[in-house]
Amino acid sequence: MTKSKKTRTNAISRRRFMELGALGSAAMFFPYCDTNYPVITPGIAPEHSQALVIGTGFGGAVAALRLGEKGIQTTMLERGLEWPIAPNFDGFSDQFSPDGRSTWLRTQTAAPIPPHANIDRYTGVLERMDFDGMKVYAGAGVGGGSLVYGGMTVQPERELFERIFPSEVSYDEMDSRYYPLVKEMINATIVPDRLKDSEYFKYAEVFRRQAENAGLNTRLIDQAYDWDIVLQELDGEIPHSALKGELLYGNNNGCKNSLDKNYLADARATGNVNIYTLHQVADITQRKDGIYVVEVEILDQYGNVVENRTLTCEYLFMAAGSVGTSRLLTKAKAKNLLPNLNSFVGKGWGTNGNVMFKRNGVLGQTGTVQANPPIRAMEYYDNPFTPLLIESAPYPIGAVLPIDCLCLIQLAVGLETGRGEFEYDAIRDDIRLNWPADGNKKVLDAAKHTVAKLNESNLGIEYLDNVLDPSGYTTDFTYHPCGGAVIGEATDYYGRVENYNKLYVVDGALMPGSSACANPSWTIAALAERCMADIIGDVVKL
Ligand code: FAE
Repeated sequence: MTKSKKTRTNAISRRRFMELGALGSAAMFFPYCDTNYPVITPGIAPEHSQALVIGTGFGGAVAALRLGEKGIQTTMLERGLEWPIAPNFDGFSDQFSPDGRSTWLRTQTAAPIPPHANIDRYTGVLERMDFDGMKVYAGAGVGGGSLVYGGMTVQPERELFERIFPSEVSYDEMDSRYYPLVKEMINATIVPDRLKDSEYFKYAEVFRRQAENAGLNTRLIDQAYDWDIVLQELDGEIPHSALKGELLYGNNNGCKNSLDKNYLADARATGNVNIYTLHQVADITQRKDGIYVVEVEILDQYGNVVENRTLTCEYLFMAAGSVGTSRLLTKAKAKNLLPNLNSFVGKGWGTNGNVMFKRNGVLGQTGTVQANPPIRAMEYYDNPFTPLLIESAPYPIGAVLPIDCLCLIQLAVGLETGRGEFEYDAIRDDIRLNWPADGNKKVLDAAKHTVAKLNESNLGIEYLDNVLDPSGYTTDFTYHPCGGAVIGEATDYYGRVENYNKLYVVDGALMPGSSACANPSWTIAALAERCMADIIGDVVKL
C-alpha cells in the first residue's frame, strides 16, 4: 500500500529564523519570501477503496480511526500538505514574518488582523474563502482546522445545546459518552498555574478582573495543548512558539495537540488507513451499481493541477469541512451527479455567531507579549440580546514591538444568528453563499451591550478601536463555519445522506448553523463519534 510520503526540509534555516526574530517589526512589513521550497510529491491513492474519506479534519479523523479499527481499508484524501514538527522548529511559517506556508493559495496573507504581508502562492495552512459579505476561515492540511485553531475545547451548556440540536441527538448521551471520549483523545486540559500566572498571560488576568468588576463570570477553558512543551518555552529550553503568539499558521514546537498527533496517528497505526496529500476532490457522483466515483485534482505544492484522477469507493465519507462538504454536495445536486440529494443540501449554514472586537486603553497592564493560546472565556448566557461566550485572545504585538498595548482582543460566539445557503454558480463551477446582511446583528448588539457594561464598571476608560473594522467590530467573518448538510435535514440523525446508501456526512456541515454558544471542534468530533458508532454497523456486517 502506498503511504503519503512527504519529507519537508526546512525552508528557513534556524539562523535565518533567529535573524528574523531580531529584525522584529521590520520583518513584519518586509516579509521574508522564499521560492526555494522543497519539492513535494504526493503519494498515489489506490483506484478503488472500500471506504474513502474526503478531508482530514475533526470529522474525517474520527471516521478514519473508527473505520481503520474495524479493519476497513480506508483512503483519506487531503488537498493540503502534511506538517510534521521540524527539528529546527521552523516547519510552519513564522507568524510575524510569514511566507507562503502561512496561507492557502494567495499572494498576500489573509488573517483577520493586519498587517498583511506579500507571500509566495503556496498550499499553506490557513485558508480564507471570500463570499459576498462573509469571509470564512478554515485549515488546510493533514489535521484540517486543528493545525490553525486555538485549541479551545468548549462543551455547550445543555439548555443551549437543546435549543440548537434536534431532540434526537441526546445531550445526555453526548455528555456521558462522546464528549469525554474526544476530550481524552485530544488531551484537552486547563493551563497550569505557573503559565497562567506568568507575564505572558497578564492579559487574561486583566480580562478576568474586568469581567468580575462588571459582575460577569469567566472561567479557564480546556485547551488541546501540550502544556509541558509551553513550560519548556517558559524555562528557556526551546525557542518560543505559543509564548510569542504563534497559532494561526501552526505552532512550530508541536505544543498544539493537532489531529495528526492523536486521531490520525492512531488511524494510521491500525495499518488500514492511508492519507494522500495534495489530492483535491472536485466532484462526486455515483455509478448505477452504487459505487461512488470521486474526481480528484492532484495538485503540486503551489496549487497547480498537475493531473486529474478518477477514484472509486464503496462507502464515501464527506469530511471536507462545513464549506468544503457543502460545496461538493451542492455541486453534485446542481450538476445532476447526485440528483436525489434533498432540498436541505447547502442550507442551514451559519457563522456560529462570531464577532471580533478589540478594546484599547484597558485599566491594567496586559503584558508586553500576549501569549497563545487563549485560556479564558466569559460566559454571558443571560445577555439580553443573545447568549454569548466571549473569549479573550492575545494581541501579540509585543512579539515584534516591545510595548504593552494595554488592549484586549475578544471573540464573541453568540447563539442566535441568521442562516445562509449555498447556491451553484455554473459559470465558475463553484458555489456562492447567500448570507443575510444582518445575519450577525443579535450577536453584534450583545457584544456592544457587553462592552458598555465592561466600560461602565472599569472606570470607563476603554474605547473601541478600528484595527479590525472601522466600526470596531468585525461581523463579516467566521472562524467557525457550521452547517450546509444539517443533521436530521440533509442527513438522518447519524449523518447518513438522505436518498443515498453508503454516503455519509461526518464533519462541521452537520452542525445546525451553530455550535450552541461554544467553539465547534469538540462538538463536531463528538457528533462524528456518535455517527460512527451507528454507521459502523452499515460497513461491518456483524
Ligand atoms: P476541517 O477541520 O476544516 O477539515 C476539513 C479538511 O478537508 C481540511 O483538512 C481541508 O484541507 C480538507 N478539504 C477541504 N476541501 C477538500 C477537497 N475538495 N478535497 C480534499 N480535501 C479537502 O473540518 N474551534 C474550536 O473548537 N476551538 C478553537 O479554538 C478554534 N479556533 C479556530 C481558529 C481558527 C483560525 C480557525 C480557522 C478555526 C478555529 N476553530 C476552532 C474551528 C475549527 O477549526 C473547526 O470548527 C473544525 O476544524 C472543523 O472541523 P471539520 O471536520 O468540519
